Amino acid sequence: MEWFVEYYNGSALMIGVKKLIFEKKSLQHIQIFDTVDFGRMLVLDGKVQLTERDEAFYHEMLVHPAMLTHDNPKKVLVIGGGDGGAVREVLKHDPEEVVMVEIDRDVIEACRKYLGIDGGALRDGRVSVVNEDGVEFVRNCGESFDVVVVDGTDPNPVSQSLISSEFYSRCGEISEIFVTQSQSPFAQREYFEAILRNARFRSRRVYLGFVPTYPHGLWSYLMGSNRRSVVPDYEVIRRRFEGREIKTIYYTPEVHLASFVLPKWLEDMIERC
Ligand code: AG3
Repeated sequence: MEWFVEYYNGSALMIGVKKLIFEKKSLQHIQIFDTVDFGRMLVLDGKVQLTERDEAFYHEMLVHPAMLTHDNPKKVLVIGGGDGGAVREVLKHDPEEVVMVEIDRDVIEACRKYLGIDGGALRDGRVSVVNEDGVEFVRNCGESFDVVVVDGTDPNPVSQSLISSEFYSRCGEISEIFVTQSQSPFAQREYFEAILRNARFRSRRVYLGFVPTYPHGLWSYLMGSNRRSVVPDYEVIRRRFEGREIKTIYYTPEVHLASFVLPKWLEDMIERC
């Protein structure tokens, strides 16, 4: 078998691949593989971004907790997420307007052609796709959003500024509820701590999810707001989830609550930041 290997610091993830379906080196090195056990897989600069088999675990946990923390999210901004998975989940809440700001046009194009996990979401009439740097977009944007979702890559020269304090504080100004993926606190401690230091909100919480094809499977998200509490109230969340008739394969209101309960080592790490 051929193996795709993503190297971490002193460990690695191996995924059996059948075929490289697409490859392009432009802003980022884009690869799409057909794998043995995970369906198609998107890799950017050597890092697994998603596989068909577990992408919903990630996209549901990125989107639904924040969308359900808002009583009526009508206007949503997604930064990154050129594959369309996050927008697909946002649309389950029946918003009026979704803006997706993706810096890399080639990612959108490749995913549309070879993945199709957006389920048509990026062609939905309520969705507009802007090809721009997310940091520039929020810096210059004169409007606000009910929910802002950041679906970025690991910090690298292209996405580094998406974890800066300037970016987060601007997001805090233009959003009611903010959420970002915040890397693996176990396998990528430096990235996680940098995000935590920079993302200051009046109310904020880290929560966890399981994404088998991300570094060591343990993934984190950070939700914040300067206007509301982001601490989940189970009854409220459940009522909204049922009222909106959302269908999921990973997320439930129970999982939502449970994902906010953190192991002691992680609580300690957050405390120290
Ligand atoms: N964005 C977060 C993926 C980070 C994975 N990191 C890694 N493999 N080292 C996912 C984008 C999918 N919409």
